[in-house]
Amino acid sequence: MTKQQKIYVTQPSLPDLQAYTKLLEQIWESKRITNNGDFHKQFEAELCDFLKVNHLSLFANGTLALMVALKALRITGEVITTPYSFVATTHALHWNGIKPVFCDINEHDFNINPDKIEALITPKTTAIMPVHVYGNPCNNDKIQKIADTYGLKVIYDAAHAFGVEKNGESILNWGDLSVLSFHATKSFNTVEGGAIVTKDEKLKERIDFLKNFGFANEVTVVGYGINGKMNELMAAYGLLQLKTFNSEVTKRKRITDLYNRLLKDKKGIKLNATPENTTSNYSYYPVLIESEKSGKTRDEVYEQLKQNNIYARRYFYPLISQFPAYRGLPSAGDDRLPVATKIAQQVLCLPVYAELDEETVQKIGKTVLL
Ligand code: T4K
Repeated sequence: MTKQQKIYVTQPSLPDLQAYTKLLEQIWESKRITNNGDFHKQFEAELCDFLKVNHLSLFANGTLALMVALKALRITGEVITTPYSFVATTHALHWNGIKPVFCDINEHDFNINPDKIEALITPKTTAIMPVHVYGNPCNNDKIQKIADTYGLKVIYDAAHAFGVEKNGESILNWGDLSVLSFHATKSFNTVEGGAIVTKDEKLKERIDFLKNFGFANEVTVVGYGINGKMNELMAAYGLLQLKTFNSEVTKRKRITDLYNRLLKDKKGIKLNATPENTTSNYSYYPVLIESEKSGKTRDEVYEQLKQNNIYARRYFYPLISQFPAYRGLPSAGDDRLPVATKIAQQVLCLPVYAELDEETVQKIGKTVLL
């Protein structure tokens, strides 16, 4: 790494250009560039096999997929969700006219705390929308039990959880629906892109109508649809990405292991422990800076890295509940979300991507510890 080179929190891996050019030539030849073409169909089928899920609908991005997931299940009223996520999680509720109700999170995995959900349920509650933050699986057993008791739907924002398995099974099969993001910053990317995973064939059909303006056929519109379709160029790109995903994960694991070795047991630095019996896609490397022990605040470490051309990110600070659009909600007060408020002040996501070399990781580790 040269002294001037900027290191960002992530960098996308792209498919082999020659291989992609060949697929593009086929697209140019066929003139089929969007609306459920051959590459789209093939990509959906291959993703289902790869992810061990029954049905999957591709989308232009994860945010549209979240919006359609809520619409497909006819969610209304209030939805219990986490403030510790990317703002798209809550925006998807707002775009459906749903009131978000924020629930605090766990210290150990940054996910919604299931023990605090029940107290937030009102007659208007129709669903729970948890997020598998950094790919750490939520406590589905507890969440599903509450949902079953109160007759609520569960929509998982699984934007970070591509390929994640627990006890050998895909966590994408949990709940009523799971939503993926294939954004450039994710470990599996199609430039922009996303998907909804479902076990129910009829529900997939409805989702497919809704992402195509609601059209069930040429003359029938069955609901308030939107244009959420993924195009053929991205589907072809995604097919190539699938071939290299396992090696992408291996490379990211190597970097994660190296960080763990460098930062383990350092005063005031808390690492994200990999949950038991769970696989990871190593999309993020979050650390918590505990200023009372380390003698430095998270923001001081963030600035110190920046001065060395290392652009770590504070995912997820501020909390969604702290943004002006949401901070007026009764559930949004920091006093009601003490764990999320604390973690958002401490978290720093360090750079992790396949092409990050060992020397740079060493430098980042040393700079964190300065
Ligand atoms: N739910 C959750 C839990 C999510 O995390 C997200 C998205 C969504 C839903 C919504 O899914 P999508 O609609 O996005 O599919 C990024 C991403 O834009 C966003 O997808 C992601 N979560 C979020 C956590 O992070 P930014 O604003 O931080 O990205 P940006 O552009 O600052 O990129 C970060 C760094 O990555 C850059 O400094 C450089 C590098 N980079 C980025 C891009 C886009 C590259 O090297 N090449 C690139 O093309 O939001």
